[in-house]
Amino acid sequence: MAKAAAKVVKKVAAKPVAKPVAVRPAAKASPKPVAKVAAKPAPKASVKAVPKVAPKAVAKGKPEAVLTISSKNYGAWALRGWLLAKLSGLEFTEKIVPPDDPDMKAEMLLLSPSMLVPSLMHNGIKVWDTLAIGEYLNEIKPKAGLLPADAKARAHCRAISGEMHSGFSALRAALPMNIKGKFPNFKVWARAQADIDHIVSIWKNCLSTYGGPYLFGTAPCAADAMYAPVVKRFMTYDVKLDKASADYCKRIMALPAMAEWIAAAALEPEEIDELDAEF
Ligand SMILES: N[C@@H](CCC(=O)N[C@@H](CS)C(=O)NCC(=O)O)C(=O)O
Repeated sequence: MAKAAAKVVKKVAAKPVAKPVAVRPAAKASPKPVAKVAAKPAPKASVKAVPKVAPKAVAKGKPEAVLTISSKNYGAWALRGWLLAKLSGLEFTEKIVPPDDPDMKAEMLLLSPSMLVPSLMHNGIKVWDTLAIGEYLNEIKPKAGLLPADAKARAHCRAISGEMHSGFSALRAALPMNIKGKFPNFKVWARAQADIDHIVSIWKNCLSTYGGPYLFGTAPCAADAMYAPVVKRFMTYDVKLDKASADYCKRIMALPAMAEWIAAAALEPEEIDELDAEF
């Protein structure tokens, strides 16, 4: 169902973002700032509504799972939830909804009581909020290794995932996810830089403690999914990184699932002039 152009959600001064949204069949699995914002006019992203499409039926006999997400270009939480689902190996269909579409409100409420995405429906069970989705996926797909097997590492993984979930507001606001965007030499202000520095220290600690190449060892896990949108932000905003962190970013960008998401984001027709920084 084609919808009119996406609405401008919220005006955010000097911030390079926008808010979008549609429905597409998910492919199969494989593995904000409170800081001052750039002095220059924020890079704009423009957008148009994406057609909504009914989710593709899942294969017969397979558990039915539907992951509701929003824009792939701007939806950092959606990316996290989607990557978690991919890494878990769950077969799912993705449903893309425009968060601002009043026609979708009632449906959204059924899918996600918080009215936020991602939200997962699996075998009649509804789970929303990214961390809860990650925990649920870990329960139903224990062999996927979303959380490390070792209790100490698992606690560490939960802790840094929790930090990502509740923190880094300066980074999120100043450098919002915008996959199609490219802002060379973007001016990063002090509070966002402090978030970046802390994230880099988290990464380096994990890489040296667990040996890499992913945060908790040889395979990507929940923490990598939680930090993946940050990796993409660092690329988008040309954030200067040390070699270990830059290499880690390359590894995340090379994940087939990341490539798949980015390719889909590039095809999003939406164009929004301004974006809610918390999107
Ligand atoms: N705490 C939530 C945050 C989810 C969130 O903010 N999602 C964004 C899209 S990525 C959203 O639904 N925004 C809708 C809106 O701003 O209207 C989570 O972890 O899932």
